[in-house]
Amino acid sequence: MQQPDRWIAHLDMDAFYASVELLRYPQLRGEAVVIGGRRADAPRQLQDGSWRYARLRDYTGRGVVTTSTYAARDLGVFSAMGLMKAALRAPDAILLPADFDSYRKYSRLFKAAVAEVAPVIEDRGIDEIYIDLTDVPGVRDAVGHDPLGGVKAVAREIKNSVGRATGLSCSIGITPNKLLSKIASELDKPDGISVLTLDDIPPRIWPLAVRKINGIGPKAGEKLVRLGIETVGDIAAASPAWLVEQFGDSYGHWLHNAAHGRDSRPVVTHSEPVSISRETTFERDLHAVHDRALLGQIMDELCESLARDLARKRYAGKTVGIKLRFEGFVTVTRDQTLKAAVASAADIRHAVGLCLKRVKFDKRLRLMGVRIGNLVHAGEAQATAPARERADEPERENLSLF
Ligand code: TTP
Ligand code: MG
Ligand code: MG
Repeated sequence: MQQPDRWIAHLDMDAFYASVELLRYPQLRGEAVVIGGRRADAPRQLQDGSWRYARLRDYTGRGVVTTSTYAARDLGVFSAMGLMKAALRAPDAILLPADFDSYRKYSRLFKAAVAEVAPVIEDRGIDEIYIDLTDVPGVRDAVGHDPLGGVKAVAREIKNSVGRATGLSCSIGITPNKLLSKIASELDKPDGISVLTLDDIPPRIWPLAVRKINGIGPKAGEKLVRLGIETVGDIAAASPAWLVEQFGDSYGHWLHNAAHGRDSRPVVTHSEPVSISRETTFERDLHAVHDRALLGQIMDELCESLARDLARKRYAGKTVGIKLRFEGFVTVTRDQTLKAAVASAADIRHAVGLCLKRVKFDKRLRLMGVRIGNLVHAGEAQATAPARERADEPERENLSLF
């Protein structure tokens, strides 16, 4: 067997939020457990030391299932299902509230544990990452008669490292690219390892439903099915010209390549933030004229906080935007792109003034936020003159409502 140019892994934690809760309540292991309750649904320990749990059948409200244990999935309860609908399927399932702080903590822990084995990691959210294994020592070695022995050993090492650091299990797909690995990590969930080469595409990938490809969403998926295309293999068998006719040039070609398992995207090890923002909700709704001084002061503080965030992260930004929410939940945003990147509170406040001028204030305000985007590293920004000298904008005093 010829080794591929790259070995890329996709790792996804198993029933992540639910599994973190089971670390706290190990007595619930193996039970149907659903995450998605309110704080009042938290388990209570009784005087005799036993625990009392909320059950799905007692739930009323409009909440949805955030995730569920595999035992609950066996009963037909999945993420995004209404809790009351889930209760019809699994009335005895235990309901727990979400605790995002601990999910974030375990997210950091599992990523650090992977980095000890393989450091080239792309963060894809709270419970998943891509890992470039191409340069991990031993990954291309055969073990006995198994030409994939090396890559499987690295996968086991990563899983062991995650398990030791967190007590949690994960599933890993390893293939020559991100597109295939994302599919492969689901093939043997939970606690699985799936290694696929390009030779495995026809038997393992082509029978799958088109929606298994990350990038075929509900709309494209429905259209494909309407056209009689149900599996990835059906896409692979369609002519590129026909796909382009149906889906346009760029998406049509992408579908063709995806169905043949082609994807050259690199593993991107650090992502830059798109924008940084600060916002605040008021204790009472504020009036643009009567509360003008207070609003001005709150906006000054938001700009100062944002400037501190920028300084800490060493960014400057060219686009400053505001978000205002009025009574009745009407939200308005405005932004202003400047001639040069800014980072100081005064420059941000000045741009905010320009944005505010374009808003009609006929209702009371409930929330105010400020955002800076189009970010550049601070070093690059310093090379240019201060924004206010360059921009041909009138002075701020004449402009802003507050
Ligand atoms: P997933 O990885 O999609 O699901 P999972 O980890 O719970 O289960 P699996 O074993 O199939 O990977 O999502 C990770 C976490 O993100 C999940 O534990 C809860 C959260 N989540 C939501 O909040 N809403 C959703 O609709 C989904 C799908 C997940
Ligand atoms: Mg998961
Ligand atoms: Mg996930």
